[in-house]
Amino acid sequence: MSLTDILSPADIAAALRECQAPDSFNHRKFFQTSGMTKKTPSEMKQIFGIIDNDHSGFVEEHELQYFLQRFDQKARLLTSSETRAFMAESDNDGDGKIGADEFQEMVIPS
Ligand SMILES: [Ca+2]
Repeated sequence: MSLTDILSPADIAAALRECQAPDSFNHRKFFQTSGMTKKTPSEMKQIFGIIDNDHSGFVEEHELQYFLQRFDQKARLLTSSETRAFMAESDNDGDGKIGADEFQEMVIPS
């Protein structure tokens, strides 16, 4: 299972192009352009499972840094300020990591 099985490769490429420059990553824009906002809850769980690379059940800060590379191995790392901002936005319960529910809520706010 890879993200290109769930999302269109063209949409992924477009989303990555928008944040090529360091510190230009905007998660809302990325979720929109990549097509993630149009996915079902079960597809979102699959996407989360790929971002959670070590399968701990949570996306920790060290994994979040590699967020773009899960979409394309040649993509850049998120900068530390992008990673911190992304984490702060999604970590609703303040435990320093993102759970599947928090991830879903961030991409498709209920
Ligand atoms: Ca993890």
